[in-house]
Amino acid sequence: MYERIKGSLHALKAEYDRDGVVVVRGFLDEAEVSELRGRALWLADTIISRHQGGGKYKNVLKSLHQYDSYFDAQLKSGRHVQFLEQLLACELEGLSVAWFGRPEGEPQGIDPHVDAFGRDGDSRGGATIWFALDPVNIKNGCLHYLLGSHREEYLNVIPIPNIDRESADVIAAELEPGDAVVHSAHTVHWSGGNHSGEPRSAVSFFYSFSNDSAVQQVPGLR
Ligand SMILES: O=C(O)CCC(=O)C(=O)O
Repeated sequence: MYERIKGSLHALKAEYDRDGVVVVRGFLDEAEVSELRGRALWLADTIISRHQGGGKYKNVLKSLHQYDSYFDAQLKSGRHVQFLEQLLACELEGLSVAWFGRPEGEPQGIDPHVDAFGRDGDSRGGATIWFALDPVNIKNGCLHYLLGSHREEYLNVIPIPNIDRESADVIAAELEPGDAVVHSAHTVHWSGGNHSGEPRSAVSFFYSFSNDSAVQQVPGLR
């Protein structure tokens, strides 16, 4: 399966460079989805029920790698790291892992934003890989992307003002469990509420370009 993905790396890279986002079908197999889902759900339930999850978004839990060595190992050397480094043609530094639960009936999505990782990460740039752990569609709150937005400058605020969510350049990333979507840290994206009877769960891994590779990434991709 992974051989198939490696075989299409060239086409995936062209799409990623052009759009600032690319969908990779069937990245994880069933056993990998089950392990990622089980561990993330357990950790999120445990921490959120202890009210340590806390922030503006219920059912979002950041820094999973600080709680669990499995997530730390995945962040540093999961199978996706080598793939991302080939896709982006540079070395990456793992920043964080987050759980993005969107239970059935949860009305709140996440407004348009970029994954700017603070001042240092911002200048270096980076990428995020988002793994679908359930079938994900428009009804249960899939991610939407503004294609090509990685080439523009946007404020690091949520919501970024004046984003036309109906633009012809917007895509909805409808995915199956095990599919992944990779986006540039500078690509504008958002997600919807869950207006279905099915949960929408995902785990994201966030990366910045390592110091050494930042210079070669600046032209064209910022
Ligand atoms: O899962 C979501 O709703 C948002 C995820 C996101 O913004 C990200 O992974 O960068």
